[in-house]
Amino acid sequence: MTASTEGVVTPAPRGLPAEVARRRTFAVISHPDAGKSTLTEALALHARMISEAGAIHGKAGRKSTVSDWMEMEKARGISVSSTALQFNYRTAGSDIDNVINLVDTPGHSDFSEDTYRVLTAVDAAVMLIDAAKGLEPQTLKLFQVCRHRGIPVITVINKWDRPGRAPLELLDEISERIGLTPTPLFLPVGIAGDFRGLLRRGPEGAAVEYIHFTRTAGGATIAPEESIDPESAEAREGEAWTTAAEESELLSATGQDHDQEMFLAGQTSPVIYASAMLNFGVRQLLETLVALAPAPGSRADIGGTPRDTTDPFSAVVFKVQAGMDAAHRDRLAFMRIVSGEFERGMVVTHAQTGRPFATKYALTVFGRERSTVDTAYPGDVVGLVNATALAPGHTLFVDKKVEFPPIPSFAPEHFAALRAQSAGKYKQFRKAIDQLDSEGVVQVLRNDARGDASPVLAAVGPMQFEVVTARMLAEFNVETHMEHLPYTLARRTDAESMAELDRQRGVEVFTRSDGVLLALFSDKWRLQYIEKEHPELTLQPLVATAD
Ligand SMILES: Nc1nc2c(ncn2[C@@H]2O[C@H](COP(=O)(O)OP(=O)(O)OP(=O)(O)O)[C@@H](O)[C@H]2O)c(=O)[nH]1
Ligand SMILES: [Mg+2]
Repeated sequence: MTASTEGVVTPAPRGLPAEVARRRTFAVISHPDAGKSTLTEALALHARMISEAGAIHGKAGRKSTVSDWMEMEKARGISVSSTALQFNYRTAGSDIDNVINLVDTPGHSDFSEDTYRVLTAVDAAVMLIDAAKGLEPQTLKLFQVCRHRGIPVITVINKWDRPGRAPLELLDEISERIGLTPTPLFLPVGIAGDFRGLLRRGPEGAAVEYIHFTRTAGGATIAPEESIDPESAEAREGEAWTTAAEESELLSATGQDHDQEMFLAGQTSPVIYASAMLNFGVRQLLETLVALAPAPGSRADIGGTPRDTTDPFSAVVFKVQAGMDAAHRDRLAFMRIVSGEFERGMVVTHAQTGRPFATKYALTVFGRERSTVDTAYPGDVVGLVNATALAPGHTLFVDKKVEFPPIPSFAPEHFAALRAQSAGKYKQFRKAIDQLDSEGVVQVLRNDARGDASPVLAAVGPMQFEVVTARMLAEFNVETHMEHLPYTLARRTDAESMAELDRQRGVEVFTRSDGVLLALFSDKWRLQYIEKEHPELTLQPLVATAD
């Protein structure tokens, strides 16, 4: 990819296959708070995209990370939306700049639909585990999504600078609870809370190198590294070293050594111990991503036929985001390029409507910053400006027609009616609802009884409502009133079933903005009762769920 901002990404080398080969596109996933945004920032720091990481770490007083740019994210120190970053990284001794496309995802389950969409657009995932907490529920769920989609996973055991569990115990938990064999590439020297460095594991678990790290003030800058041979490491670190070396041999005895094929098949996961906050192990992660994570490959279309990276241009839209730039209020549709070369200005076809779409404004983003993209290749994440017709799951292509499988929307479990506090704000309110709907922040449902002034929002989790309220105010200057509705369940229905459903207690029928008819039920007993009394009614479960 060539970007106009100096130093962002280097110019193209030799043709499409070389461009594809030097790209890595991955998501950072985990339970809330494991350190995804901090790690994202540490990666950007190592790639010298930023000169200093959020100086004072620790939620309260900490500067927000590059990827957490929304007001709500800064105020609470959590990510509520995924953020893409692109940067170059050259590994030691190489003369090729790798192009890294990274997507930091929100950990909170209320935003898991966003994370899920991101996972449809990447080639690998970095799964973070908190050294003290081990595998947490949301990490487990996201891992299942990776497994289902065949996405290889690299595991980072983070926060090793704080007291936590024993290194092998954490690995056992991974293999026992998710059936993934962890194969550490590095083991920590020093227990959790006394992180001195990393032991690099060689063939058959032999300790080949000790990488000693030195802390920098607040972890704001890259931690200096020293490479030490195993003998000197033992002399220097004593038991901390010998323990790590013994553990490495133990792991080999149980077959926990890296195997590229098994990693790509999703059976094993390379593991790195790290401290995102201190920038320990971050360079090792980047090197691992470049060395082991797959380059972009072909993707099956809706009929199962693969679109190869060397085919004519095609891309999938996986995210729509507005309000990134308060001055412009524009709307960006993020696409991941699947095949071919993209050139700004190119006219592509929008598969869902068959209409041409001119890509005059194409951007690469870095958190909130953006720069114009002139050329991009498979694996790249590119933002298209004001592409109003585009929604998550849509396909763009040139020449050879292709349509990629749609991204299923999650089954909502929380419902609330929303209206503007002041009737005079109705116009802005309407506009804001359409905007947030098209981004997929929530689903928007309407029916005649409630009218247009009070649509019903449907969400996977209640924090999505908070995002709506906050953005209504911040971006559209509309104060809103929200009334939570006593429904917990939605089923897809049809026009024939509507009359009978309207007669039932504890049920309300709506039209979702994509035209789908949804019946909402107060609880599953109500649903079961109606299904039993009226077997003729269409009541289909919505396919994807957050679980
Ligand atoms: N001690 C220590 N703290 C860390 C480390 N990494 C992150 N933290 C802290 O953990 C907290 C959460 O970090 P974030 O990076 O915001 O976590 P996240 O996974 O992005 O959280 P969500 O996006 O909300 O899911 C912050 O207070 C960080 O400073 C680490 O390696 N060591
Ligand atoms: Mg985050």
